[in-house]
Amino acid sequence: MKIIGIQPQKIENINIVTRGTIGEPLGLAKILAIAQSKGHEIMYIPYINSIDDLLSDVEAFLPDIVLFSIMTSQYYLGEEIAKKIKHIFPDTIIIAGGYHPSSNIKLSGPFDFFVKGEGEIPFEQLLTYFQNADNRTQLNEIPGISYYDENNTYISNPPERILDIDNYPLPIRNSTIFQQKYYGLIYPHYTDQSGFAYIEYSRGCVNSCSFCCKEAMYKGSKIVFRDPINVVAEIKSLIEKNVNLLFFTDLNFTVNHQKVFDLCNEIIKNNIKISWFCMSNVNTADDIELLKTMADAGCVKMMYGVESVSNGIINDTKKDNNNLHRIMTQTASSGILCQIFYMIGFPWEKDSDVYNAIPQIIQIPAHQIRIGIATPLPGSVWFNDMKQEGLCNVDWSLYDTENFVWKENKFSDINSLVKDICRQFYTTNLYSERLDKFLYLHPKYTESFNCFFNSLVELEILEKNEFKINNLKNRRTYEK
Ligand code: B12
Ligand code: SF4
Repeated sequence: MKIIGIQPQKIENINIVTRGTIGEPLGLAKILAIAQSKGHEIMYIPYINSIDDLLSDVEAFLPDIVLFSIMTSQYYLGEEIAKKIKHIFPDTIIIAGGYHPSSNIKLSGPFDFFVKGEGEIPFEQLLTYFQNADNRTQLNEIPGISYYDENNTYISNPPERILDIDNYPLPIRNSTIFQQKYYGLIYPHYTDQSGFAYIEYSRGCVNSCSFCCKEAMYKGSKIVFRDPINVVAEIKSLIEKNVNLLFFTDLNFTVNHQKVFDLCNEIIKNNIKISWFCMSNVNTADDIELLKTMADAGCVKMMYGVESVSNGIINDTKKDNNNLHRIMTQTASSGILCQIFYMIGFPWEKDSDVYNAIPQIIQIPAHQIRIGIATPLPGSVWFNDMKQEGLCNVDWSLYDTENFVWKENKFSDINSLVKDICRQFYTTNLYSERLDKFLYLHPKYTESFNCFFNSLVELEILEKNEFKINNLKNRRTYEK
């Protein structure tokens, strides 16, 4: 069969305040690899330049099946393209997977199937089903799929967790997507990146924060890890493709310390020289030996979900930020950059609440702050609550954490507020001193900060490159 995989993301300007890159759709790349390994002809469209060009490519390819990988904010674009494809090829089967179809959104429009949760098992079984299309009863045995049966009854089978991620082929890798850069604060900085790729070590998370939609994808608290030997083999193959920066997609990289040691030791044993970064929850990273081993294995940055400094919000979102300052300081002293994710614009907040929190925010010992607008993502407990209370808009294009989804907007100008917090964060003496010390101990990051601060000037967050002015000129010495 001929199978096309599309991620409906447009290449737009990257705003480093909210996200550092466009992205490699690793999930779709893994699903397509399964199709390819079974001898199907595939076409991979990881991002969209123009819908017309995309439709010409689709028409020339004559697909039997078109796959979409969709986050909530990408739903409308995906639906628009799928409608056009269905119009040209009414018999083509259109399947959507990813986070949006996995939340409890009902299948509709041009899509024939939604795949909920991890896609490997249902996709493999769907392929088998389409190849033996005489036996329709099989569909109700395929985990995680939603569809309408011959009687137009809506069927939605519960998803199944995958226990052996390594059992599937490595993702399709696209050389154009490797050429994209990560524009946030990172080492190597964007001008020195020869290739940037995503990779996964684990799936799932033990926590269940009420604002998080991971439950829709990875039901329960089980975490499934890959074998470090396979991860290292994949890293080696990416290095051969000129990749020198990796992002681990794991939801909470440091949740199991032994597993982190196992992977890092495997990387070190194989003498692999590559930079990588990951996401973590501060309370799972409280181990200086672990952080040092991660740094030795190439970890250059950790991104911690802090979300808010307001205790009311933390309690409501089930986050625990005790020890934040100590663990972030340990991370930096291990030679790892620290970024925090922060959210403003909760429906119970207004300008003054956020302004009142600024003195606390600017004390957090991070190197980079990413501020998103609080968004209840479908699949989270929070979304269900907010929807029930009639507080949020369901225009999915707004669900990108750069827009307000609330029906009532209590903020005068939230984008200016975001810029204002960032400006204050990067211009305190505290920040400058912290940076000075960090760079004295870890000078390899100097150009990373310089590039990053240039981007902050371009985004009009800073008037001038304060880093160049303060940190490069007035160096002090510190105890190593
Ligand atoms: C890497 C990443 C990004 C990358 C790019 C991702 C990309 N292009 O796909 C970047 C940094 C650009 C990014 C941006 C955003 N992201 Co993001 N991101 C992730 C992250 C960390 C990893 C995704 C990943 O690769 N996972 C590993 C792969 C193997 O899993 P997967 O993608 O889920 O794929 C599996 C299944 O979903 C399914 N599947 C996926 N596609 C398909 C297709 C078919 C046909 C089938 C059958 C199955 C299938 O099978 C796959 C294998 O099991 C996730 C969190 C997480 N760890 O899951 C958040 C996450 C997906 N992002 C999220 C959000 C909100 C965003 C942003 C909107 C906000 C922001 N400012 O970051 C933007 C929007 C970008 C845009 N273009 O519109 C949310 C999505 C929630 C939602 N309901 O949409 C997540 C879940 C984070 C969270 N917990 O809130 N993101
Ligand atoms: S927010 Fe992070 S720690 Fe909380 S459930 Fe989601 S992935 Fe886990």
